[in-house]
Amino acid sequence: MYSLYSHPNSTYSKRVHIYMKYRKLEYETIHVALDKLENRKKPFLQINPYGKVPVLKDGEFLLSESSAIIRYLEEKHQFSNPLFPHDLQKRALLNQMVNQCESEYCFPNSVVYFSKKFVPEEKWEPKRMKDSSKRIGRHLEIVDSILSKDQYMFANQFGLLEILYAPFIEHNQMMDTNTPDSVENWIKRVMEERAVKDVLGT
Ligand SMILES: N[C@@H](CCC(=O)N[C@@H](CS)C(=O)NCC(=O)O)C(=O)O
Repeated sequence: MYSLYSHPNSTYSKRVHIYMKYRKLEYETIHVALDKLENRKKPFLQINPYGKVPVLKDGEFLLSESSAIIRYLEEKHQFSNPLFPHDLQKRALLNQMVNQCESEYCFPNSVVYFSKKFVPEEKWEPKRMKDSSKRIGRHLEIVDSILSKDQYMFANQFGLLEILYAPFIEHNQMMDTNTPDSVENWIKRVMEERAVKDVLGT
């Protein structure tokens, strides 16, 4: 059975939980107390020297980075409906969109969400937060061109991108940015997916 080192508030860990539910893979969760800085102590640093969750344990094999974990499990299990297309250029375009999801949406989303949720207002970095909101706004305008035609981000079906975005778009209303209707509707659709509901409680 797989083990997943995780914390209940960790957006990146939630991606892997959603994926595991989506694929109905059995696993146990190993709680890492980020709030008690357990992730910065030696035992966990031997598991991931970067001190971050999620980490997947498959036998003796350890793997961190949420999207690398999902990719590993996809390649290992060879499902009949793979999340990564066989066609080289389609797969390349999906990988491009994964990188844009990380840098243009999820990272700036984390900056705003983390500040608003865990940092007292007097310690906020307003310029950094404003720049992050702007970056998110530009990204949402770009993805509007996909979502005003299609229901989902890639190949018009729920897939890898929705799994990666889900724990972040859950907080999109906190981003102080204009969200096109097509994106609002996509967020609602994603939040209704069984695996997403199970993990996020939406
Ligand atoms: N790029 C990593 C990011 C992982 C990450 O930032 N995890 C956060 C929790 S959501 C963490 O463990 N933070 C603890 C720390 O940085 O001290 C991934 O995709 O898994």
